[in-house]
Amino acid sequence: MIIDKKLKGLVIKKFNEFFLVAIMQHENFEFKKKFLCKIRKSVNFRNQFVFVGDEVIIDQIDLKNKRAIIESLVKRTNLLERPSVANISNIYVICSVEEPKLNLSQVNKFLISAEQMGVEVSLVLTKCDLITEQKRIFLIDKFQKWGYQAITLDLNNLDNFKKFLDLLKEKKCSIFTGPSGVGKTTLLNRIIPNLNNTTSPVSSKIKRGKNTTRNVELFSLSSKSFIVDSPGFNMQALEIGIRELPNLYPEIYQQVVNQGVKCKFRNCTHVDDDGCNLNKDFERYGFYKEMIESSKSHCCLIQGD
Ligand SMILES: Nc1nc2c(ncn2[C@@H]2O[C@H](COP(=O)(O)OP(=O)(O)O)[C@@H](O)[C@H]2O)c(=O)[nH]1
Ligand SMILES: [Mg+2]
Ligand SMILES: [Zn+2]
Repeated sequence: MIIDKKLKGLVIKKFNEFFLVAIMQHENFEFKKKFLCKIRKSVNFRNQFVFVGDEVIIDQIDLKNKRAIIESLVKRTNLLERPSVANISNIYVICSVEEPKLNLSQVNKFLISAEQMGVEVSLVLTKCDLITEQKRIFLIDKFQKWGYQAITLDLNNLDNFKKFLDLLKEKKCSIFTGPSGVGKTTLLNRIIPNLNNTTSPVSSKIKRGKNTTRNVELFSLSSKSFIVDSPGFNMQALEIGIRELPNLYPEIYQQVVNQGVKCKFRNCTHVDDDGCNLNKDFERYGFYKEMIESSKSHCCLIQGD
């Protein structure tokens, strides 16, 4: 019953020393073919960890009992911490427009730490039922200037939700992140049937402790797409090097990359540098400057959940 063939698979779940691996063929995932695997005890695997989202090569495939051995790990493109997930392709920063109120400085921090992962970053504004159409358009326009095409959602608008879902189905591996109480779990419960994570009104958030760590799992949205079934909690400390910061602001890197803006010095921080040619007339410049200043001295922590 053990086939004489090695296959590439994707780790979709991890529990203790076991991994649930779905077979990948031609970059598509055959989620129906899942194998319970353990890691081969070998020198190659010494000190190596395998995470959900990792691509692996499996061997000793037992079709009848759906068991196999993970033989090796394919090089990963990135690794997110808390929850630990490898090979994320898209981060969705979720923020509500009200309850809790939109906090621009917080939105900025979430966007920047998401950008730091080097993946495609998108902004989703929830609870748009709580604002006027005029305000919604105003916010879309604001974030357009920040370099983001904001996706606006509200619980009552099914059309917008369906459009968002179609978008997610185009992306390889998405994860949500954002502050507490914005509706991340509500959204995940809608996207993933039977997930039934608990949601709670904003007021009870403070009393409630932090989510106890639960094992993350990948949920398949289409044959080439999946989503992490719980939000990224802490997008780690914003410990960003001064050199890296300009690359995390679309308003800056678009000037440099697309418009060919050149400053006198290649490592210009675009603050008070001699011969700086950057157009600083954009809303987030103040946040940028603050981040440059603080990364010179210390790093700041941001809280998600
Ligand atoms: N008015 C309104 N409330 C929402 C919407 N989406 C979620 N909520 C509520 O916001 C609260 C927090 O939602 P939850 O999903 O637990 O947020 P999380 O902390 O980001 O996971 C819940 O009481 C939800 O019912 C929405 O589109 N409109
Ligand atoms: Mg939640
Ligand atoms: Zn400059």
